[in-house]
Amino acid sequence: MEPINIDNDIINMEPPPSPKPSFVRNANLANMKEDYLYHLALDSKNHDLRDMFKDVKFVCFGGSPSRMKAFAFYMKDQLKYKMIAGQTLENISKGSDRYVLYKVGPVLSVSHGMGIPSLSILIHEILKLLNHAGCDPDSVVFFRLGTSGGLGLEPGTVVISEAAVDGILRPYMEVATLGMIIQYPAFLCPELNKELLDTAKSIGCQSVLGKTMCTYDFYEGQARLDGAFCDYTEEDKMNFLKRAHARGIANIEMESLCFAAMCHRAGVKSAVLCVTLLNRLEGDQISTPHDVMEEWQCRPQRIVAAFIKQKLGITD
Ligand code: R2B
Ligand code: URA
Repeated sequence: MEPINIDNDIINMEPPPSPKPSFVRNANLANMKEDYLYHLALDSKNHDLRDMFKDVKFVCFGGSPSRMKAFAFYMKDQLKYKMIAGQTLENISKGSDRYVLYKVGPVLSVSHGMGIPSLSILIHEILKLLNHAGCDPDSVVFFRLGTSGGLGLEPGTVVISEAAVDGILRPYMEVATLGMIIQYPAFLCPELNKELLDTAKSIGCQSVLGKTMCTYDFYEGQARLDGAFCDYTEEDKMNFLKRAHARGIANIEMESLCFAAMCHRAGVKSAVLCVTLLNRLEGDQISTPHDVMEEWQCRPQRIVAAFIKQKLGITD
């Protein structure tokens, strides 16, 4: 089989204009008496979603439940958020063991699992949640704080994604709906990215702007040689990764395409910040010591925390 040519110009497609911000665009929702956000274990009948979530301004997503729990506690300290004596932060979605959801004042910290299907379910439910809560889609910002494999970058560098592309470098997510393939553009917000880069610089966190390749698989989808199966050579792998790198791809992960596409569809401002755990031009295995990796994984969190504090006017 011939590989698809990735040296096309689709990667440089102009971002289409963002629609007017709206968390939901679905006429069916108006006819529903109740709405069960099944994977979050929340519903509009038994929970006062407006009372619980009306002040949300920042929604921070990350893959791992424990990392997003730790981020919630970190934000509690950073925002000097006062809890009532004897209380602590609780996982609001503990009735479901799919995702964790923590709230620290105007900040939500939520885990999305691995890959596009898991993230897509969560974003649908978070968008509906914010709509039920009556939040303003113009003033809420979404962040994905994640990990990735870098291309030609020193491991530990944070990549702020200027756009997400799929495994053949197309800047849109394809979804099969009613037997049709629908393409949703996956662009992120240049103004927000510029602010985040400045924030990163101000706290001394090594960051770059670049395109992010989002794949449906960690092994063959990311041109690894070390999966259970592999039908290509090291030379094939290196040719592909070097060509992707030459086309502006800075890192590879598994959710940015869906994140960018769904936020763009809602017109919600969003950014993707992923630390690189290795340089994929030098290898496939992630063998960095755990404590070093832990520190690297905090870097996107530190940038976003500093950004949020600045927006809320909180100084140390
Ligand atoms: C980064 O890391 C995970 C795979 O190890 C995946 O969720 C991603 O995007
Ligand atoms: N996450 C990925 O998806 N790929 C990597 O190489 C590292 C983390």
